[in-house]
Amino acid sequence: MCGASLWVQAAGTHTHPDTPIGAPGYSDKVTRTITIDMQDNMRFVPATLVVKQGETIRLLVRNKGAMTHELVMGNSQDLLAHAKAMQQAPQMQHRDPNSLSLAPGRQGELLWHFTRAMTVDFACLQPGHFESGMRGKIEVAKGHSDAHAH
Ligand SMILES: [Cu+2]
Repeated sequence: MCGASLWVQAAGTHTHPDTPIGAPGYSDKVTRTITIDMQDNMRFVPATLVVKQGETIRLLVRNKGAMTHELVMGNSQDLLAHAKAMQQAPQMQHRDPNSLSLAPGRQGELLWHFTRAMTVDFACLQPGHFESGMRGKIEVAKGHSDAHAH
């Protein structure tokens, strides 16, 4: 676990976790799968995704390189602070629902419910990777929000 957690306590009777960038998704709510490759040239391919507010996306993340990479979603300030913290603690593991760390050749998936119209940033926080440009963004276009009354 790391200190820069996104999780905020839900107010009132609301029990599912919500964060400034959305919420963990449920597999039966997935609307689309998007594949993202991670490469040793410090790039995500594609580096820009466009989704609609309310969509639950299965991000299929594939590490095509020979080194460990990870994908951490957040806002840009959090990711920057977090990248700096990683310089101090390079072995820090990320196991939150908004992040995935993959050994070379592995793949995994993140299910995420994009509840807010905004730009969600993502980055690889392995030491030096963020600084080398290993980042991307998810543009969440305003759409019909789902049944939840927030
Ligand atoms: Cu990386």
